[in-house]
Amino acid sequence: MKKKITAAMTALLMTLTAVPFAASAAEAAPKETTTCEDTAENQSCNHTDFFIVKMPDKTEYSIGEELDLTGGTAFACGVEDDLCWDAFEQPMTFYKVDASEFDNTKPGTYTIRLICDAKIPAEVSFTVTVGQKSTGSDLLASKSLLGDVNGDGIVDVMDLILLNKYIVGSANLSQEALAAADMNNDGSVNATDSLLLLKQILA
Ligand SMILES: [Ca+2]
Ligand SMILES: [Ca+2]
Repeated sequence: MKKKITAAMTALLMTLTAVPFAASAAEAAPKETTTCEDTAENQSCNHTDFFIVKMPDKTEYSIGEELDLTGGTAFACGVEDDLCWDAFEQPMTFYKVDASEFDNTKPGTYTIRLICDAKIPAEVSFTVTVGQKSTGSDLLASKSLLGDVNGDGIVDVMDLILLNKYIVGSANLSQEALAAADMNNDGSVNATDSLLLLKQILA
């Protein structure tokens, strides 16, 4: 249960937007060489050191999807001992995950709170989003022209070239471009779409 905070984890933490409730971001951001254990030894360890090290793998949800915090890691240093807990994976008696705001029936941004209600209460939070379920047809509906892979408003051989480049891995396509390129609307862009686009151009 005792864990070291590595420099890599610290760097990752610095990129997160979660701001601890009980301390300013500057105070809460661990120094690169700091471990929970070290701060405890320095008698500076308290629950202002409660922070999210790694966000859960999944933070974007479709309507109806259940909350899944797998992959998330948060550490807290105890006031009276030097243990660090992973509040995501091993919630202790006084570490709680408050996901009451999460509503998978409505699109929106929801705050998930990790709460420590020990002697010094502390809280860290992060947000997850629930969006409209994205289907191929939704993507197509938002796209004005099927086959216009490069988005210049016309369907021509340039789109076919770009699509073929994507298929062989020599070009990247945006979500919009992928929707335009998915000629048969089966959710993937492959040689079938290339043929269909070719037929459309020759028609
Ligand atoms: Ca085009
Ligand atoms: Ca397709």
